[in-house]
Amino acid sequence: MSNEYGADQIQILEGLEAVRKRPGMYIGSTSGRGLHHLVYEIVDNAVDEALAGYCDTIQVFINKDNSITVIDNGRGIPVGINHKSGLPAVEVVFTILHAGGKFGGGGYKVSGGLHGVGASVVNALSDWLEVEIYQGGKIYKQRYEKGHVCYPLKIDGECDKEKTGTKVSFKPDATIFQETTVYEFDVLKQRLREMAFLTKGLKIVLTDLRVEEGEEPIVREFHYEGGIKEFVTYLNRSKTPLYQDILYFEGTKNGVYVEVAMQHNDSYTESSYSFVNNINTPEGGTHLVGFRNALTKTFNDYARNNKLLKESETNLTGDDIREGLTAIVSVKIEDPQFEGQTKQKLGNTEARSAVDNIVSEQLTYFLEQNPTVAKLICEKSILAQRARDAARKARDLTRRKTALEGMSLPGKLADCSDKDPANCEIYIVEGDSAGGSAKTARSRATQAILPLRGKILNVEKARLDKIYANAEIKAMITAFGTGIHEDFDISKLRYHKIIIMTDADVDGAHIATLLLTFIYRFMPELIKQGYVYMAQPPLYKLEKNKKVWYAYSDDELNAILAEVGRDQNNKIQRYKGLGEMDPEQLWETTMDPEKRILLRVTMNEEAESEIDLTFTTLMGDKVEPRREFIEENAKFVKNLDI
Ligand code: 1YM
Repeated sequence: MSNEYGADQIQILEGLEAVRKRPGMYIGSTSGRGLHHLVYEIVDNAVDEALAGYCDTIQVFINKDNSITVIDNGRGIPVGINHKSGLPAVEVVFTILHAGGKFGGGGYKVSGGLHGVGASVVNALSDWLEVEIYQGGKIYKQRYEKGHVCYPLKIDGECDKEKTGTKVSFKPDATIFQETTVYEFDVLKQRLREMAFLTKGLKIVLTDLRVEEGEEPIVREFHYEGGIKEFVTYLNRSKTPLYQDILYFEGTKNGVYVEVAMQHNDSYTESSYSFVNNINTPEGGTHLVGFRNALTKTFNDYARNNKLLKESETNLTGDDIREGLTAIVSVKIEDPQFEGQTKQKLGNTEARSAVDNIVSEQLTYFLEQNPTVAKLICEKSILAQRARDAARKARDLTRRKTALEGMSLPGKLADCSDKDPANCEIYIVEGDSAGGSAKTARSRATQAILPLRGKILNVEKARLDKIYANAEIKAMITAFGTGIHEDFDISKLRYHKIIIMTDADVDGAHIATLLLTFIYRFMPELIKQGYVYMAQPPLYKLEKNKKVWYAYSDDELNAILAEVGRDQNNKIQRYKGLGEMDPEQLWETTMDPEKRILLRVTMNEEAESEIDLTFTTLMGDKVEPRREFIEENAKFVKNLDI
């Protein structure tokens, strides 16, 4: 360790100590999410270098010990002395809080992680961090431990004169990231893919080195010359496009660089994603408002001028035009202002008019040049308008009914007696017969049962009027109590656990998918706030010498058999469905809060466009040994294709 830095250095270390004391303030949280943020912070600096035009390849490695290495082929972080601090610029970047930003001058920093605090925060929260810079035929190197400089920047060998770039390796500090220090390949993969889409031409390669001895590393490469146009194609990959073109608008106005790509598909849901400086803005903001204004105005003008909409007919609404639309709205702006509760909503007013102007002008031109596409979109919007009118009437009717009759709960619901939602659970059960068993088995005070008959409606493939008319969906909406869409109110939720219980077979998995799709589309907050679970019924029952075991997978059955011995005294029953269990068995294996296994449904909000629903295990104390294979099992439902 060097102690030659004097007063400046003391100041610096205090800065980073602040980060270690309150990591959440700088990276949002110290959960798995924060852990992954560290990678994005470092990658962001490399992406900035790409946006400045000096770098075209970024490599990210997950090393065997869950440390991370990021390499770019940009100019390399400057190694010259920074006059203000008397330190090499690279040391300032890694040891001074809030360094980065508008630093070396020239160009503006456009990407930037959660709070744009960058490399020094990663350094502060790492057990160790090493940076290598390739410049002028030399390799410069410096190492830090928990943010402290280990030695002054040194020259550590030579490299090809032509080679330039930066390599950063770090290992997150396990005393800070107490929940987990294990990186998830899929989480990094999704965000890095998104970054590659948003930066056309940039190649990002992700490599997972945590494989068995002798096995090949897992490598994914993301490189899109078409940028967000290819992003739209990717998002529509499992849908049927309404027309072949991807509409693409681009330009700069009021200092805002605007890029929009869009295409309609034959579904009824909108999938628009907005970004500011490559960061997702799930709550939208001025850029999205500008985009929507432009769409609504331009399509209504076009439809009127071309007599697709009669004078007597009302204007198309934004929702009508955006039915089945997949769109990416990406702006780059020098000084983004974020507002709203989670600071994820863009506030800059110049972004609204920039997006509005650019989209209006270029979309008007496109529609004039492509009358066939224009007509297809207008016709779909007009159909949407009619369906929406019908849906509104149906909904008004139910609203009026509710007002008249009070909130009448669905007849099939066996409600619980406790009225405190925090204590209450509702089991959504596949089939009337399993529903019957569950009603007998349940703990009446806190467990409600709602049986559903057969396959529920696929909300991806139905218009609103049909959805509102569906009995199973109506039953769920009234039972949950929250309402949907603009009426949604989480404080009215009647159960803090919504548990989906389906057979452990392909049909059951399909029904679970349909239910999750409905919840995700109509009440996403329930998933975001962790209220939705999957029950885990067993696959086998083993009886031997009056003792009973339940196995939740083939592997577990084998493990139990290995323990108790394979002989003729074993009585094995394979459950084909929930209906085969008597109420007692159902209670014991799947519903008893002391013993059951529940998987909580979560989503990777970092890469919202992937809608990745995953499941995390929650269970009673007595089932500890089951953890491993249940997590194995959970993988098959990991990437629900919804
Ligand atoms: C693997 C991480 O950090 N690359 C990187 C960072 C910088 C530069 C190039 C860079 C920027 C500028 C000039 C400039 C940074 N430099 C600074 C600072 N990869 C990674 N590649 N020359 C090189 O912005 O003018 C901060 S980041 F402040 F030192 F200039």
